[in-house]
Amino acid sequence: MHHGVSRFYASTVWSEESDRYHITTGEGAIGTAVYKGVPLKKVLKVACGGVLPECGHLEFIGADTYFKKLNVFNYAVSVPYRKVRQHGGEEVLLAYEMNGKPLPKMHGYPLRMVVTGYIGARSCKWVYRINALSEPSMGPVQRQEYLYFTSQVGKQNAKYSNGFSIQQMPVSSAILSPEDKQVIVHSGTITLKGWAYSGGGNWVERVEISPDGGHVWYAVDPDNLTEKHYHAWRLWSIDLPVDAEGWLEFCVRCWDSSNNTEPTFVRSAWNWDLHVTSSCHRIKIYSVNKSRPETAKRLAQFEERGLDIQPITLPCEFTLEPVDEYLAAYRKRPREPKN
Ligand SMILES: Nc1nc2c(c(=O)[nH]1)N[C@H]1C(S)=C(S)[C@@H](COP(=O)(O)O)O[C@H]1N2
Ligand SMILES: [Mo]
Repeated sequence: MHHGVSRFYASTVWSEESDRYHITTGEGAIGTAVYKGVPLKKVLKVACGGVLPECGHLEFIGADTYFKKLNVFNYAVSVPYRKVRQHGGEEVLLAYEMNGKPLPKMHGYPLRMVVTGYIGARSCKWVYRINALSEPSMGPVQRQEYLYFTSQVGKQNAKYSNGFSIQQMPVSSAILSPEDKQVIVHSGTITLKGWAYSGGGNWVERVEISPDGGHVWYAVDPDNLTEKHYHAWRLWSIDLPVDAEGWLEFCVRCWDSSNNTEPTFVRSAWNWDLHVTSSCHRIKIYSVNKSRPETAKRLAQFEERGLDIQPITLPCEFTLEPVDEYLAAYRKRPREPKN
């Protein structure tokens, strides 16, 4: 399920063994699964004898309780009827199986909606009632959340009516490894791995990695991208040439089948609601390039002494340069001009 991937939230990861959630932080929770179910379009037609002509939206009510500003509701969201009818009805399913097994409890057992290409919030879990409405659901998740504001909207002026409602997922991607702030000792290449996804029926065409915060971009070799499927992510890996040392900023962006891509910086599309902030995911890593002779020499000195270069924040325990070598270099290039 593709959540609106936000950059600042704690997120939850489901454990297969315990059918429970575990709290993590980082790039938001995202996964790809194979769902089996019945098109809602079919159920409306066969079981309900169709909907009235004024039906514009289908509202899904979950069996769980939802609190908002001291009010108590059931989880409620909606999708346009037009979406329900699209592509023979395959885009809005009443799903009862996930990856060939009954839905796990945490993923909506016994029945959930699966709305392809939309943010995860529309895929109502534990669905027990469906209402045909002329307007979108009045549920707070539909009307008061997942709103996209301009960067100038905040606590001082935000209203439910001055942000637009997010339905389709934007292009999104993330680096899974290395981890942020990792020290990497390498020989001129660093391997990165991650995922990329796009909503709205678009698929991932290309993934690019920047070793310098978003100026130069290297494309992932198409052979290093997993297979294309409709409504599914693609996993990628790349051996990135890295010459520079010290703190470097890597980021990833994806291009989808409609040529959409991601804003390079959070500030390019910062949004008060924090939902679906799809700007390029970036990490800082500390590069130690042992294909550089000076670095290779220093690493050998650490090894001879049975020491580690990490943590890099602690000073070096041995002298950086023998006095004779230092003096030879100093006298060749004295600090002050000679005359
Ligand atoms: N009934 C109900 N359905 C729900 C939610 C919820 O809180 N209650 N959360 C939604 C959100 S925000 C997301 S991202 C997806 C997560 O689906 P998953 O647990 O299968 O990943 O479920 C959606 N459906
Ligand atoms: Mo979500």
